[in-house]
Amino acid sequence: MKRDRVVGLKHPEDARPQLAPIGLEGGDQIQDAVRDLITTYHSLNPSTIDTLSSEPSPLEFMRYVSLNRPFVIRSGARSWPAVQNWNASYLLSAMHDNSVNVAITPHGNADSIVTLDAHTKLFVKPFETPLPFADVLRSIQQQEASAPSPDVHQQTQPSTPPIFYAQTQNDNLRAEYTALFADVPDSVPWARIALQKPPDAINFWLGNSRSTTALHKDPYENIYIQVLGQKHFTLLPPICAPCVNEMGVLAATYRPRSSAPAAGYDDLVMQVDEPSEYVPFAAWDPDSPERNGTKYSRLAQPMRVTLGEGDVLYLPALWYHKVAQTCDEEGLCCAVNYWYDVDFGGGFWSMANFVRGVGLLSLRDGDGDGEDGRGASDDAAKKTVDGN
Ligand SMILES: O=C(O)CCC(=O)C(=O)O
Repeated sequence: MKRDRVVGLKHPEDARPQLAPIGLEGGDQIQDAVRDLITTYHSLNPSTIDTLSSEPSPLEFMRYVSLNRPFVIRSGARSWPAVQNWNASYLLSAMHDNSVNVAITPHGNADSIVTLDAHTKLFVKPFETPLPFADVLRSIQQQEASAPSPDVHQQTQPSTPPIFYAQTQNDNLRAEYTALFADVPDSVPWARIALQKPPDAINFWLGNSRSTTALHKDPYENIYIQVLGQKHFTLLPPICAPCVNEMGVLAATYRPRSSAPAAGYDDLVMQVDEPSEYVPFAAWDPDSPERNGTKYSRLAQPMRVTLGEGDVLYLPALWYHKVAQTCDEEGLCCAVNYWYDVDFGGGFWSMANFVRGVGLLSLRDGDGDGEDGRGASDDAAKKTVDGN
């Protein structure tokens, strides 16, 4: 076959293919790629949360889902019967002494890391027990009244007695709180139409300012509605996975030291789970950024938003969130949220897992700059486990 003629080629070796430009700003190591990913994300996305003045159409909502970006609708649920009617006496008259599951912890620190000493930590879940709703509500109010309000950005607060938080995330509004379910829609219309599915779970949350939910992520599209009091969210996008210092932490659960009912819940111990399990969990707290970070933590740009009564937050799948709360004048903080299963198709899920995996791998490379806190001491209260 006759070869095409080339003109203008000064030396034949000029036509040898070269390495494609990587396009990284800072260097050619895997760490540079991770840094570049995080900084590029921040330069291409707003550092604040969009505020909508009214409900989005399903199409507008789908745009936020596909961008995996949050928004708030101020007063978006103002007309809901729950927002109009719920208060302590309404909740009591609807729920009476119905049995509800309550999470009990010594410091309001459910599902969080407890530091034992410089090298050891536990991932501790709350003690969960069924109690009459009226007792749970009264305890939450009394705890709130018994001590001054804590700093909302502290992860744990020293406190006695133990802290109650009604927060089973198991579709409880359609189960143990069914007496209240008529006061909220059974799905959020713009989310149901856009996502083409009903919610996987609708959850009821009742607590006080003593409880803080530690930084974590969920595989759900989350529509969160504040009903009483305020919730303070600190948010990080999934791209910040390399910043949060995820570790495999030995799992434990609080339980009363004594099984005698009269002993109450004043003396909770951390019981290591059997069989033993290591739970992947973020050790970095954006509200104490100097502790337990990775070499990437300083690149994170946490976004903060406070929800007031009737406000709606769309929290996209896999966003890290830490949540603190402030009570209303009756000593209550109450919310409802809708979890819609994430769509595992397309690129989002696999890309997010890839970023997390590469970030973790790059932290194992051994050229750490001493910021990753693995084994580093921190000031958190030292705890002891006595195995009793
Ligand atoms: O309200 C809270 O305390 C936590 C909320 C949360 O983690 C969620 O909605 O996924």
